[in-house]
Amino acid sequence: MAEFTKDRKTIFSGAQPSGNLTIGNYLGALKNWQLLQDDYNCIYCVVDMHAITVRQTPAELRKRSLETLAVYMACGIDPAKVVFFIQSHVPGHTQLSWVLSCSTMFGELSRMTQFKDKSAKHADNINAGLFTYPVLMAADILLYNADLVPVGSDQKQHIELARDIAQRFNQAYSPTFTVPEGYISKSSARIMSLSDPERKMSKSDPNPQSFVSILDPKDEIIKKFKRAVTDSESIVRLDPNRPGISNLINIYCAFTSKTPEECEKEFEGRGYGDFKLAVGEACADTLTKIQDKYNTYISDKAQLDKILSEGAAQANYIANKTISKVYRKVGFYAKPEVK
Ligand code: AQP
Repeated sequence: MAEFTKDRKTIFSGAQPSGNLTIGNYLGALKNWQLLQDDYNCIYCVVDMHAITVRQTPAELRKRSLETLAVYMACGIDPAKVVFFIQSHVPGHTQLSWVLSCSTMFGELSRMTQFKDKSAKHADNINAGLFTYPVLMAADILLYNADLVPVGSDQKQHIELARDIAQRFNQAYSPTFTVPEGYISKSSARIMSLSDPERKMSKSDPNPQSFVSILDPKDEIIKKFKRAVTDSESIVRLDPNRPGISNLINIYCAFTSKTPEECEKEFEGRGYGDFKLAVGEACADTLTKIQDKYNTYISDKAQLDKILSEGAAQANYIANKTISKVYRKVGFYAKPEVK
């Protein structure tokens, strides 16, 4: 069980079990979560309540919630160092979300690009949850007074809103919440789709060629990179006007810890075919190690349940303290203790 100390800053982050986590989720978030676990009090969540803003198959959502935890652990995130839990196991998230929604403006939520993107993608289901998603996300973060939130750059706007909400509440009711900072790693902040490099790689993309899942088998990974959309130039060089090859260079560098200059030199005079194979190999090297660990963790459901149960107890303890404070500050009458 993780032991938190007062001298360390707190980190909160989470991923939605809305599909199999991709290398975008890994490079943009999970890899950083692992790096930060020794220096911060880390709280990492499986945000299942966010996932239902888009229609999910209930049995799959249930299964993927546990699988997501096993993936976190396989990526080297250690339950002895961090608190892991499933969002729906801690009622404080929705309790705080309601209070915060009364400090969030309709206009602010209307400007969120993720809402616009997801409304366009799911035009038959533009539900209120999709619209208020950023308020629940602010509650996730503020509930634990997180100092830092490691995310991909797609979440930057939501973090800024969480900061605005925290500041607004603090001003209205006296200092209550820590104003969080986003922690966004530069090179892998935004991994793009392999089939349309103008768009972010997403686990719920209906085209499986567009993403590489952390659990994809090696031959599948190699095939996906081989088919990745690039251009007709055949020169391996970072170039904002050639998003396909630039994305592959970023992925290669993230998996090999090389710089783009080193990568460009290595593949000078060689075609895209060679390079795409090397990207696939580098990615598969890391992912097969993760997959071996994943297979061990997922086969021990009792152990995963124990981790979730202990994590939820720790998270609820912190969350309940915040909720009592917030309820008192906004003027809710305290629940009488009648014996
Ligand atoms: N393509 C990406 N590049 C870098 N970081 C990314 N993240 C997601 N996609 C990329 C980061 O992963 C963390 C968890 O994301 P999430 O599951 O909470 O939701 P998301 O950002 O909406 O991710 P997806 O894969 O695109 O999910 P779906 O398809 O369900 O919408 C976040 O820190 C995110 O920044």
